[in-house]
Amino acid sequence: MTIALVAVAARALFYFYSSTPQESALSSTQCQNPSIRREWRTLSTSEKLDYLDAVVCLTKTPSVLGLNQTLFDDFPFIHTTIGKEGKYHLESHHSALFLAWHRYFLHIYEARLRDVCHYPGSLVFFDWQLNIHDLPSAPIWDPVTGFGGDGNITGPDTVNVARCVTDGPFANLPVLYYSNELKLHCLSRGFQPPVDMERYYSARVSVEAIDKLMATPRYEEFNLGVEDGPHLSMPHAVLGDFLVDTAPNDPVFFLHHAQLDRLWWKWQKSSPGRLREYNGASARGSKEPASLQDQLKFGELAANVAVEGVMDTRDGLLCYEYAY
Ligand SMILES: [Cu+2]
Repeated sequence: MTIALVAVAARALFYFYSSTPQESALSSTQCQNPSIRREWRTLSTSEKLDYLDAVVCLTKTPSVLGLNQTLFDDFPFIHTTIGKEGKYHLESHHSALFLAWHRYFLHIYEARLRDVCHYPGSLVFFDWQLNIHDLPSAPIWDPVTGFGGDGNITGPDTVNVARCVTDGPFANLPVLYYSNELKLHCLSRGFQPPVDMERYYSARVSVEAIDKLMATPRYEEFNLGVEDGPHLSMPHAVLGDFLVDTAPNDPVFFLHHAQLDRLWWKWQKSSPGRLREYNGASARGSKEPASLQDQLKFGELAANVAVEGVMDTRDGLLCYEYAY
């Protein structure tokens, strides 16, 4: 009798614990159908328009930070305040955190597109290697099925030798921040002339440069190599808002960073053990070694998460893959 009772109680306990929310959230069986992030040009016209409409919707949705701005503005604001010496002090760049922090930042953005703006798809990436020598003719700049192109060549300079974008769904979009300043201006781009495109963009995304990066054996060097290499390519080619710490003002930022995240995803898959490999400095200028328990901080945009939760795109807090 007693034994039977103990057995029943043990079984009840087993069912209780095996269905606690923490446990199920960490279980890989929760990600049976990962969403697939595709390259921009493989989307159909209506899929492209869905994405663009959802981003436009962010520009019309109030801030979740309690600030007098839009949800669209919240992203450059958090990126620059976390990324620089501000309220949250140097969290997102120049340390082991770089790839991990941006991975979750993209996830928050994708979640907002879906939850707030009813976007039915996944985040999208721009594969620079399909336009190594002709970035200005890439389909992402299309005035109808893209994000608009270069700043108006005949218009006045706005920020950083760039001019207002005057075509596409973000034409003359008012953006609030520029680097560390509150500075209302129009979304601006200033494509480099071809000779400088080669130097600042093509060299950083060339087949040789990316192959070399992908062959880097340790996370620490890979992460810093991504940050100092291809990460700088588009900002230095497009200029304007993309060049400074408020780069998420340019919606193309998220396609660029998805491509950087994709490189990490590919690197992780290329050798066993890399899914848990995380090393380097725990934060910018810190002597502490990085740990999977380090926290990723997003201010009031989202709750902090441990690095561990973003290591595997098919486990923990995430459930996606890249199409290739
Ligand atoms: Cu960044």
